[in-house]
Amino acid sequence: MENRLCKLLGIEYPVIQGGMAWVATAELAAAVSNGGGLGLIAAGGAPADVVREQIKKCRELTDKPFGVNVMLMSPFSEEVMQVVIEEKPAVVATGAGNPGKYMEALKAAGIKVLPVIASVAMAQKMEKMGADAIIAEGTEAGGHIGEITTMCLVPQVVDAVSVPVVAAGGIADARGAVAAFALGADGIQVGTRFICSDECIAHENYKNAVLKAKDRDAVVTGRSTGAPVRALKNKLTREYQRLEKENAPFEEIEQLGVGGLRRAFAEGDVQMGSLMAGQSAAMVHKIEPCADIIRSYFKNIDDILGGIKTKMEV
Ligand code: TUI
Repeated sequence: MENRLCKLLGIEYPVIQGGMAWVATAELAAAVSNGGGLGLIAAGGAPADVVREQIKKCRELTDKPFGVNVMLMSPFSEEVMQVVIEEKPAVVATGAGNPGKYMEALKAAGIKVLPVIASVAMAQKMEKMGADAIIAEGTEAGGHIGEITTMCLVPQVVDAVSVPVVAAGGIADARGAVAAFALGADGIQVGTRFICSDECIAHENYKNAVLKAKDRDAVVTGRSTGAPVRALKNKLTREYQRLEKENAPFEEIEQLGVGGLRRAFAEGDVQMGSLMAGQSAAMVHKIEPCADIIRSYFKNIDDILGGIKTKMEV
């Protein structure tokens, strides 16, 4: 465990699983942690008692450290935070907002806090407030996204903070991992590829949609409402884009997305479900165990680095 992120989190591989609502259940989180990475239960929009059950279930499935991703736009985020502070998972990652008001209580409970951010200013703010590491998520990621690419965001965040930085968004294989570490990251966050794992309980239609995705299939909707979301192109995203183009009322656009995640992940509705996924979906080719996915990011590193050296020796 030479890597400082591994040391901080007590893990074997510097891989954090993305906090994907409905997808990142106790089963997935435990499988990632058992495979040597850091698994996260995604609280998403779930009520606090569901999150507590998931934490308890994860404890039954693994002795390794795991975390909870708290989505701060959730109407239940306050109660979820209280449950998390009581249950004390090793890590809390946050998304879609500023976790500042919870920082003191989380730290007092001995929980490591890793905010997901999409800008340099937010990374600096989070470091000042006591974040243990920063997850810098580029716009290639799935779900709710920022504007800056991983390629541009990660080195700027690395230069702006001293805590470990985890690169997120678009990292689908060992080449992506090497690129992330070249940009100065201490670790990687992987979301989309874990959807296509044996242990992920998402509907098989959803997994198949990721496997079939091509380079331009992970599209963004919701820019006009201020909450851009990347998901696989389908009837729902086309409807969304049509309403946005027509400047339809905010409520009408919002209504379209209600229940979209459940339709996709639980019911396998690939037409009207919200198939959140990152641009890396096009690079996911098979369903395999989480442990194999984690290891794949660290295979043939010498060949990749050798190739780089050859090309760059001018
Ligand atoms: O949070 C995510 N990805 C998500 S959340 C989610 S659930 C959802 N469902 C429907 C509509 C919208 C969301 C699905 N995917 N990623 C982490 C992330 N956080 N990306 C960007 C941010 C972020 C944005 C603004 C972090 C901080 C922030 O700060 C705003 C502020 O308060 O200044």
